[in-house]
Amino acid sequence: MKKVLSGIQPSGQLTIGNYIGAIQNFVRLQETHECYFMVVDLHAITVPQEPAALREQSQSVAALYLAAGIDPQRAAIYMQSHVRAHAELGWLLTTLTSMGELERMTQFKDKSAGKESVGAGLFVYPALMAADILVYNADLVPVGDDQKQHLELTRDLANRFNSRFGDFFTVPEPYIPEVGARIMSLDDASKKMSKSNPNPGSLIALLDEPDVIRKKISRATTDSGREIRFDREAKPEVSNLMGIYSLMSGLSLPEIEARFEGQGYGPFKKELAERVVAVLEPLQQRYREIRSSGMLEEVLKQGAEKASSVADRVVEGVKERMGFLRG
Ligand code: AQP
Repeated sequence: MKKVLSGIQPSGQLTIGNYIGAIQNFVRLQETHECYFMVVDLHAITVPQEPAALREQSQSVAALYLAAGIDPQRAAIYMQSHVRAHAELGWLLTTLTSMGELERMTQFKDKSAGKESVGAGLFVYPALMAADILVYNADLVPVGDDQKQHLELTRDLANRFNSRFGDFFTVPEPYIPEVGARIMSLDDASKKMSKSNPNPGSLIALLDEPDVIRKKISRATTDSGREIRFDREAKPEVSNLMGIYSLMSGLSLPEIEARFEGQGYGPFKKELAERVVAVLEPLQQRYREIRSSGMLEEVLKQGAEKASSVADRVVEGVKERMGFLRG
């Protein structure tokens, strides 16, 4: 069975973008692959996190994995920081990474732009991401467009290690999901919907109350026209909302256009809100049950044990090849 590795940062409340672009694919992949799904807390601290919020968001992401249908009997669900091999291999790989490679990373450029002080962790983070993947010798990594460059670096590092120290790492392939549309911000369709966006009106959180969802959708930016038509160039905001409608309802874009022909944005937004609520309400119900059941701790413990048993052996192999003494 091929191995798949992925994770989400507990850097805010998860959005419907994270759900559609990541979690729904995780649920599908567990049927056919050996899966490792982490909550990447070590990545989240590359930008400042308030400790109490980090603790709460970490539990929230793990509980949402379960609520969305990831089965801990099939896939390992765990905190990245509970598997020490990630940080250890991260350091070892950092020493094989050049400054020039890291300087070329567009995500670093984006995330550091305009900031007075940028943590070194944000800069070296792609080496830790490479470690996350290589520490399981993962075959496939589900990645969005924005992560492709980091995966390319991971492949380079695997090849570099293999040619310097002998064949060892699997060189991972990107997994481009069949469904995985990019959901854009509700207030600015040129930016992706992001959980760390400080404007709550820009995103729909998976745990937003139904009335909050209705309000946010009714206030979502549109254009001055009234036609429900999919055209990313000419009508980016309406096209984004149509994409969400389609993914939440299973209706195709032409079906949505036909359904709302001549109706204007009001009725469309109202129905969209109800579609989103209908998908999120049962998820939220399961989430609340999971949080109050106290099962999370045990799931995370078992997940970390399963992951560590694979990852520790890989790190031992790496250290041996690099010339470290056995401890
Ligand atoms: N808007 C989106 N549309 C589709 N997929 C998305 N993902 C994120 N936003 C969208 C996917 O969700 C996963 C989460 O990855 P992450 O938490 O490591 O960080 P991210 O991609 O940077 O996500 P956010 O929500 O934008 O977080 P912040 O604001 O903290 O940077 C990935 O699989 C991503 O493709």
